[in-house]
Amino acid sequence: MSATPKQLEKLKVIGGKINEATRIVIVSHVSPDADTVGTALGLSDILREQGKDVTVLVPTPAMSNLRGIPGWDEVVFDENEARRRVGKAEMIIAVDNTGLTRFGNWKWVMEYAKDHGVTTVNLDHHDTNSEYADFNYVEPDAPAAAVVITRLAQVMEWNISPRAATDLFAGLSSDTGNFRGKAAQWEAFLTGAHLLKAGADKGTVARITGGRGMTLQEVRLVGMAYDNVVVNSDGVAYVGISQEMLARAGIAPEDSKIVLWKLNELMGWKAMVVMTERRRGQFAVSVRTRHGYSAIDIAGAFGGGGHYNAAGVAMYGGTLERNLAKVVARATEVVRGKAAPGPDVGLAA
Ligand SMILES: [Mn+2]
Repeated sequence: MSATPKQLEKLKVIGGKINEATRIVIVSHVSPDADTVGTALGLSDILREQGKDVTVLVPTPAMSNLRGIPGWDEVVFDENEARRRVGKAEMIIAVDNTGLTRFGNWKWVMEYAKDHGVTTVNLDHHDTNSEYADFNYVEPDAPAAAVVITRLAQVMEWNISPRAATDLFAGLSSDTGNFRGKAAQWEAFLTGAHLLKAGADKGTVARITGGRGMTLQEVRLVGMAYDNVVVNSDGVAYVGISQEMLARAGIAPEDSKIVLWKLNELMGWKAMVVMTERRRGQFAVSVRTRHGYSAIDIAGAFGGGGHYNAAGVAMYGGTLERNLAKVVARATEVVRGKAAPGPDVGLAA
């Protein structure tokens, strides 16, 4: 394991605090991916086995493939029910979440905790994490938040059930590009081996993380994206997914991530921008970079964040064309080297 003795000590302190709490609420990040949801549900199962009363909150909208993550049915979406559970909680744990702006429809949870003296814990692997909780454990070298949670269970000697192993394996697989991306370092495989030994179901995970075929609706949307994608002379690839395109394909905006996965196979780009019009005047932007170009430099210019090679931002107002042009202009500046370059150490998604 690559965590330092000092990090392990810190993790043990946090594990000790978790041991002291009984009613715990776990919150994942906005625009949830398999790492944040798998980590939340995996941790929930591990802690329930330790005798805890655990609630999981996932901000909406969420991609429909995440429903395949074991334990999805226990996620609380009703706000009144969430308020009741948070009102009784002794601890709030945020997973895979960089900062207070990333809680989406559950942003009141951290405010409530602060106002009422509820202990907050932040377990993450983004180097842009703002350490917003009472107890923060951020391990930027970890390939996925799932690795942090697996490590926590190991240092605390908490059992990882087959369900929790599958949940965590989903997160690990997703953040490492199915063990092929940049974050697929030795530690990803070591953690993966540990989770398989604990009973993780690879087949379930493959269906969640894109190791499956495409639905007819997805084929139609990807076809439109292939038709419309542009790669400019600076190596910036970009495409806008409009409400009309989504309607024609018959697909929900939160399920448009398939476009990003498929365009990732395109060769010859340095930065990629995929902008989806979720509703009129509301845009979800995904930024990916290769080589030594920073996705955070691109998304950060519009208030977004993420990892070195994979970042995102939500934009409000204006039109798809105009917003896309703005982000592409920024991406072009970054690949031309006008924006400050960063170290080439980033992780996928
Ligand atoms: Mn993650």
